[in-house]
Amino acid sequence: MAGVEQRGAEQRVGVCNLCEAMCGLVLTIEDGRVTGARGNPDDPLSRGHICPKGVAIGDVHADPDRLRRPVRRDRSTGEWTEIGWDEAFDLVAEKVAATINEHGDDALAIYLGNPNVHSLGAMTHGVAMVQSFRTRNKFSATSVDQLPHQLIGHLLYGHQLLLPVPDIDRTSYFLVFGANPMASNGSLMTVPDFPARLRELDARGGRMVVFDPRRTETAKVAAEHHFVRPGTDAWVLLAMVHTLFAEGLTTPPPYVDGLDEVERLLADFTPEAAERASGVPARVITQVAREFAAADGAAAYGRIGVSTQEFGLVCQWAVQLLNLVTGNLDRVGGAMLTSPAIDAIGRGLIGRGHFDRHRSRVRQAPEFAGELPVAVLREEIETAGEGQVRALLTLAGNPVLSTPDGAALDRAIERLDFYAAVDFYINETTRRADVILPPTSHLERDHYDLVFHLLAVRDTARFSPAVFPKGRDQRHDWEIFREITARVTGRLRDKPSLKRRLRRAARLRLSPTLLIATLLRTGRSGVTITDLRKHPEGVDIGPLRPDQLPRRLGTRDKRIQAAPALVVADLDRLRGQELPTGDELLLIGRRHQRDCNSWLHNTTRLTKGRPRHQLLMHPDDLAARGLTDGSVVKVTSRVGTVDVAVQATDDMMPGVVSLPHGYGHGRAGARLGVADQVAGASINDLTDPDRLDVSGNAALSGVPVTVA
Ligand SMILES: Nc1nc2c(c(=O)[nH]1)N[C@H]1C(S)=C(S)[C@@H](COP(=O)(O)OP(=O)(O)OC[C@H]3O[C@@H](n4cnc5c(=O)[nH]c(N)nc54)[C@H](O)[C@@H]3O)O[C@H]1N2
Ligand SMILES: Nc1nc2c(c(=O)[nH]1)N[C@H]1C(S)=C(S)[C@@H](COP(=O)(O)OP(=O)(O)OC[C@H]3O[C@@H](n4cnc5c(=O)[nH]c(N)nc54)[C@H](O)[C@@H]3O)O[C@H]1N2
Ligand code: SF4
Ligand SMILES: [Mo]
Repeated sequence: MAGVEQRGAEQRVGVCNLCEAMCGLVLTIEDGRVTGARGNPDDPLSRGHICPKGVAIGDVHADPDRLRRPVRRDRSTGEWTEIGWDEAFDLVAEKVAATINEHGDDALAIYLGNPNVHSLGAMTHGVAMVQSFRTRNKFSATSVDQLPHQLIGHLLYGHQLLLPVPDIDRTSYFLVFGANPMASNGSLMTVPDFPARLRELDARGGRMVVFDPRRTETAKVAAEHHFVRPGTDAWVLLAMVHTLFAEGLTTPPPYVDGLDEVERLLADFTPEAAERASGVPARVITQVAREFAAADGAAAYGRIGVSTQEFGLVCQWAVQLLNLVTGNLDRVGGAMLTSPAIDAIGRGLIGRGHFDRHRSRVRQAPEFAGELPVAVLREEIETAGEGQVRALLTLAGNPVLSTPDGAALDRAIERLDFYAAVDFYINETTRRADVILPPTSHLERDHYDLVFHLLAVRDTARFSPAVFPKGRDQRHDWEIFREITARVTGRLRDKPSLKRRLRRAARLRLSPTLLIATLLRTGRSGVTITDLRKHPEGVDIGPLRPDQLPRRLGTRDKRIQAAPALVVADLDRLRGQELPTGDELLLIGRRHQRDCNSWLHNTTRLTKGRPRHQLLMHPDDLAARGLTDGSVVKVTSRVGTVDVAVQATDDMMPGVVSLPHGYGHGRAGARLGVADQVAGASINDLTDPDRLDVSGNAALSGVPVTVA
């Protein structure tokens, strides 16, 4: 279908990589613009699915506000001027190298934002650039997102990305905690076309059961939905595992150790105790556990709502235990491993991960896989002493809107000696940069998904060549990363050894597309880049394959240790969990199908219609405070206050309020073209950097607030 002319307009097969669903698209191109986008029915994974963001993918490419060339900010006047690439690279290299030469490696901090995982060039060359810096102050969106998943993958299965995926196309019982795939299109479960897959689940007599403090879009189409008090899921999940043991419903595989210990540890996590903590009736917990064990293929899944909370690691442990002790791990219809054409895990492209090899300087927070929790970034900038952060590099990120107490982080960033960003927008964070280097847009670069094929509900492979040629005088992200690495290294006083420099140069020399071709050729899948070029709609490898364990475990003895010490130690903290009292409400987040984290709020197509950033609140909670629907209220937490309109809805569990993240565009200086009516308030002006899970993940959910 690629390149077929139709009445002057050209049809091109493309891909949307705005979210993890990675839908295949058919784009209509006229005069260098996208004038139409629809889902590609021939794509073996997305099967024609598209959401409103995919329809709007051309808007970013066409946006006059999108940066095409580097810009430099004058600190005294605040004015931006376009500069040449050579000047921009030299400026970054000089300042970064000077910072390291003068103050040491740790004086440079790096934040990698979410869109990096959606860019091939960022995964190949961006990661290599970051590794070339020896700073301990490496941060990413991981620690406001899926760190508990990666840590539990590392602890149980011996690899941070060996994460079982629900076999949604064949399961008969899909148990969901804290995820809203009807809005998010799935996460750590690449599941384009979720609505159709759910209808198929229903049609074969299966059930989806959802636990969420809000009656979400997903809850509304589930067979059952139960409210759960934010931050207390660990009790519910553990009580389910407790029930399985108590009622003799466990059928674990032979390669698991430590289940006796687990049974003993969970003796006091009874359904009754869970009811007291969570508000979920004990009989519901028992019933769900029994149905889960009885189902012919069941998969438990927990996402953002149970990761970004105070007991994220325990929650993710319990989710894995449910699958494991019922024999649903690595089984058709259960939670399964993928077999992608490029096995980034098996081939060692992504390391196993490690925990607590070093700690942050100020708060002593543990690293994971070489990264520190982003919640500590502000104090590392503000606290004087050796190792203080003085320069910052953000790559596709907006931590002022995306990380806890963003307002305080914003003030800290303003004080840095130097800040450079790789981004194509002046957003609420990059507005503080000294220089911004904008990469090509999504439609101007080749794409192969190194990450999300690893997490997809079906094994497929797809290479999507760039739809548009690279714009005049533009750079791909990987070219930017390669250039920065080379120019910084050349200016360092303590240069890495010649051997290391040569190895790095070799790694950065090849384009991402050539790397993909090589990885395919040398892999075992039999799929080549030529096949993929011939079939831009994608090549089907097949449904997920069972019985891959224990072979694929990354643990030394090829066994699973079910009771990792770190989790066991955290159970006592859970036993002492404080529950909200009196006037307090618990704040949670939400996602809307038309939102994309902190950006895309400047496209009219995605923002027209009624505002959707209000604080959602139960009518009884409004009445109890004498507030009326639609009024502007003050929401206050330990760290801040925001003013926002409130909307009454009995979709909220009483005692819980919800704000979406990624809003709060009212801050001066960002060049986003965001209309006032979508500006909204930032939930992360309320979230608290002191609330962390034991993994280091920020507890963004369940924040105590008052509303007046
Ligand atoms: N309270 C609360 N906070 C949250 C969350 C929550 O649920 N609640 N969710 C968290 C999660 S899961 C995540 S992943 C983070 C996301 O937050 P961030 O990591 O900050 O990422 P984004 O907001 O997606 O994107 C930031 C920037 O990337 C730029 N960008 C887009 N594509 C590209 C590209 O290809 N290359 C480059 N160089 N730049 C690009 C955009 O212009 C945008 O300015 O937010 C987290 N914050
Ligand atoms: N449209 C859209 N899609 C996206 C994104 C986006 O911004 N917009 N972001 C992408 C990214 S980066 C990610 S990581 C994924 C996330 O994918 P999901 O995890 O599916 O994201 P959410 O829609 O935030 O769903 C989290 C759910 O957890 C619930 N929740 C909050 N606190 C608790 C709690 O304590 N317990 C329980 N049980 N539930 C709780 C919330 O009510 C919410 O329904 O989405 C991706 N897809
Ligand atoms: S669900 Fe929407 S945003 Fe996500 S990949 Fe598909 S079209 Fe793009
Ligand atoms: Mo995320």
